[in-house]
Amino acid sequence: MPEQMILKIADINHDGRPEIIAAPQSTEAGKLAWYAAGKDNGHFWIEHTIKSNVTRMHGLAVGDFNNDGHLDIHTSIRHDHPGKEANVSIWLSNGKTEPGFKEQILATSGSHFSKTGDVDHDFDLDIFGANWSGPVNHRQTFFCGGIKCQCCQESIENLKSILRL
Ligand SMILES: [Ca+2]
Ligand SMILES: [Ca+2]
Ligand SMILES: [Ca+2]
Repeated sequence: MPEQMILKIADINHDGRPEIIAAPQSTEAGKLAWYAAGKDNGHFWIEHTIKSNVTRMHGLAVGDFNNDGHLDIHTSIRHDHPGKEANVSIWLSNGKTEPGFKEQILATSGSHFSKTGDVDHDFDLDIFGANWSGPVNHRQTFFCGGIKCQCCQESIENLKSILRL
């Protein structure tokens, strides 16, 4: 794995013990993966690869984005990824004891350190962020969460009004 990683900790397999979710943050390639602790001190962490050969995942979050009771993963790739994908995605959990995650791409515009929260108070998680340069750097990207994970883009002014800033 590259030196610059972004990490989150959550119990994504519902066994009462926390896992580590990791993604490469810089231009070095690595894996989006989750790591389960061994059963005791004599066992190492067990790696579960979600996707190999990814870079620039500046946004990483864990939450139940489709409200099915299983934790999902959000990733966003920096927009400065020449000629390659800059996906803003939710990886939906299949809810199994050893969960797998299927990517649902919400946008390809990229995002820099996107964040999550229920910003419109409708009891589902939303995602918002912005790029730091390029053609969409002045526009926040705001995605409505929910069962279908439908997305919409709103201007920074609308987002401010929603957040009452
Ligand atoms: Ca666990
Ligand atoms: Ca879920
Ligand atoms: Ca919401």
